[in-house]
Amino acid sequence: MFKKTLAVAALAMLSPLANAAPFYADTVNSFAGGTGFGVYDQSGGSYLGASGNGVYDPLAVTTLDGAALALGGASGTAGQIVISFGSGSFFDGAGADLRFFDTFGAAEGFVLDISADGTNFFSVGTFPGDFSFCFPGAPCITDVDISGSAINSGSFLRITAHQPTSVFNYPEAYDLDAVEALNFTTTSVPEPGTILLLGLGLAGLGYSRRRTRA
Ligand SMILES: [Ca+2]
Ligand SMILES: [Ca+2]
Repeated sequence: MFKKTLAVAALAMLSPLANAAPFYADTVNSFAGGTGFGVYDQSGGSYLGASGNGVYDPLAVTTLDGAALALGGASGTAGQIVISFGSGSFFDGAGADLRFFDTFGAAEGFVLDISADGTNFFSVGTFPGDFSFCFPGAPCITDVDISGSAINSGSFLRITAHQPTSVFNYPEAYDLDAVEALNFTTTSVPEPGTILLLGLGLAGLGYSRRRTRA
């Protein structure tokens, strides 16, 4: 009976971790801005980073909040960003595996490569835009299935502005608000707070068990 109660208590404490979602790429590894790059803040106050033409801030691309980083390079050198998931890996599962959100201007295109180690990248393909209008209430969404790539899982994404589908006379190119993993496995490391709670729970159960026997 005691063991069963303990198991239920432990599961109840750990289940919020297992259900945590959505999973956004949360770490920017490198950014080389193309001509006209910049952060566009349409978050209405929830984004607290820097914004403006020619401003780079990694916070802009780590959550879907209406703040987008325009890669730049509709002409000249194309902008490029490498972003990764710090808490696990995306993988080739059912349907699309990655979802890209553009919340500014037109739906420009991008070129995508993925990597497991951040060094060796493999092509997934080119995803041309369609010039529809993107804004925070209705972001332009590009769903990507990585099954055509040479690897079937990874943590790193290299996104390069696709110049042919950037809008003429608008240098910003692709505007990345966030990337969500639709098929994702977390590296299961419980947070310190969870371990502490679990420890306190076990101590409490042990104490009440001793009192019952006395
Ligand atoms: Ca855009
Ligand atoms: Ca964002």
